Amino acid sequence: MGINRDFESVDFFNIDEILTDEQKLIRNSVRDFVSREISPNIEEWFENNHFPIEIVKKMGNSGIFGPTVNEKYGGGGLDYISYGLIMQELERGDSGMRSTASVQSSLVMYPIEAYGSEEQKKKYLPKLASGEILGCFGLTEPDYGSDPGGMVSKLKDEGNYYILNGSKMWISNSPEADIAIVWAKDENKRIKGIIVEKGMEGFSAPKTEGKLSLRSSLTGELVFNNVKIPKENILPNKDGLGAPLGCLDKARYGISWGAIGVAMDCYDSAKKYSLERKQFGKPIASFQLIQKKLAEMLTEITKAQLLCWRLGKLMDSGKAKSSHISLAKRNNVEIALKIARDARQIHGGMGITNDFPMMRHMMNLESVITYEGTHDIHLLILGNEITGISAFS
Ligand code: TGC
Ligand code: FAD
Repeated sequence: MGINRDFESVDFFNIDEILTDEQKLIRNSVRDFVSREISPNIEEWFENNHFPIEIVKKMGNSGIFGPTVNEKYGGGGLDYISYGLIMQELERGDSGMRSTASVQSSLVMYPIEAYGSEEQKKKYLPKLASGEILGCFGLTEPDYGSDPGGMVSKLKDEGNYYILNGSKMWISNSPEADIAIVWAKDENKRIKGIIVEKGMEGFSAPKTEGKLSLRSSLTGELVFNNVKIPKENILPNKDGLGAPLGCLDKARYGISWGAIGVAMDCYDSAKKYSLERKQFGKPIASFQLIQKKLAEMLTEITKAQLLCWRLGKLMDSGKAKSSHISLAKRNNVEIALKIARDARQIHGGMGITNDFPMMRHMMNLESVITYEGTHDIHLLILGNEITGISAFS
C-alpha cells in the first residue's frame, strides 16, 4: 500500500449527480494531473523542503491557473464549482501545491482582473495563466498579521513615480515570484495595490527557513528599500482594506474545497488500511472503535462537500457573503485536521511514516488553519455577523 495506492474518491450522497459534465471532466483531469505529477514525488519534495519550480508551467498547461478569469486574458472562464473542484484535487495531492495555485489564481490574477487597468490585464494575465510567470501576494507584515489594516509599508508620491518602503513576511511563492501584488499605504493612509516586478532596484525576496509545514511550497519575505514604482504599476480600480480582503475571499473559498481533498485522501487511506491490517485475528475494521472513526469521517466529509457545493452556487450568483466563506473555511479545515489525526491513529505506528500521507497533511494543515485568517479570526467574523458587534477592537 502506501502513498502510491490508487485513490478512491468519496461521494456518499452521490454529489456527482448534481455536477455538470464539464465540472466532472475538469475534476477528473486535475485528479489525473495530481496522480501523475504530484503524488509520486510529493513525499520526496516535502522531506527535502523542495519547491519543484517546473510544476508551475505544468499547472499552467493543464488549465489550473485562473479558472474563473475571462478567457480573453487566458483564463478558463469557468464557474466557481469548477474552481473549487480544482482546489480539492490539488490539495488531495498536497496543501503546498494547492497554495501555489491559490496564490496565482485568487491573490494575483484576481486582483489584476478585478482592480487592474486594461494594459495590466493584457500584460500579466496571459503569462500568469500559462505559468510563464509566477506571482505572490504581500499583505502580512512582521507586526501586522491578523490585523492587516495596521500595515506600515509606505508608498510616497514623487510626481512621475512612487517610492515604496517596508517589508512583508510569510509570503507564499515569494522567493521564485516574477511579480508581487503588494499592499501599502499612501500618504493619505489609503491602502493601494502595487505590482512589483522582480529585478526592481531595492527589492528582494529572501526565503524563510525552518518551516515544518508546507515544505513543498516556498515561503519568504518581501523587502522594499526605496523601490521606484512606475505609476502604471498601481492597481487603479480599487483601494482600501476591502481590496486585499476581496482577494482573500476567493482564496479562502478555494481552501474550503481544498480541505475536503485532504480529508478524502486520509479517509481513503484509513479505510483501506483498516480492512487489510489484522489484530486479534481479524481486520481492525471489524472493531467498533475503528468503525466509529470511519463513520464520523465520512459524515464530516459529506457535510463539507454539500456545504461547498452550496457555497459555490452562492459564489456564482454573486450572493456569497464573506461570512459564508469564513464559516466554510473554518469548518472544513478543522474537520480535515481531525480526520487526518484519526486516520493517522488507525494506521498505528505505520501512520507516522511517509509511506502514508497523514503526517504530511497534518503538518500542512497547521499552516492552512493559520493563513488566510486564523481559525479564531474566522470565528470572530462569524460572531460579528451574528451579533453585529465586532470583537476585534
Ligand atoms: P473591517 O473594519 O472589518 O473592514 C475593513 C474594510 O474591509 C471590508 N471587508 C471586506 N471586503 C471584502 N471582503 C472581505 N472579506 C472583507 N472583510 C472586510 C470592510 O467592509 C471595510 O470596508 P470599508 O470600505 O468600510 O473600509 O476591518 P478590521 O481592520 O476590523 O479587520 C477585519 C478582519 C480581522 C476580518 C480582517 O482584517 C481579516 O480578515 N484578518 C485576517 C488577515 C488575513 O486573512 N490575512 C491573510 C493574508 S494572505 C495569506 O494568508 C495567503 S496564504 C495563501 C496560500 O498560500 O494559499
Ligand atoms: P497573529 O495575528 O499574531 O496571531 C497570533 C494569534 O493571536 C492567533 O492565534 C490569532 O488567532 C490570535 N489573535 C489575533 N488577533 C486576535 C483577536 N482580535 N482576538 C482573538 N485572537 C486573536 N500572508 C500573506 O500576506 N501572503 C501570503 O502569501 C502568505 N502565505 C503564508 C504562508 C504560510 C506558510 C504561513 C504560515 C502564513 C502565510 N501568510 C501569508 C501569513 C498569514 O496570513 C498570517 O500568518 C495569518 O494571517 C496570521 O497572522 P500572524 O501569523 O501574524 O498571527
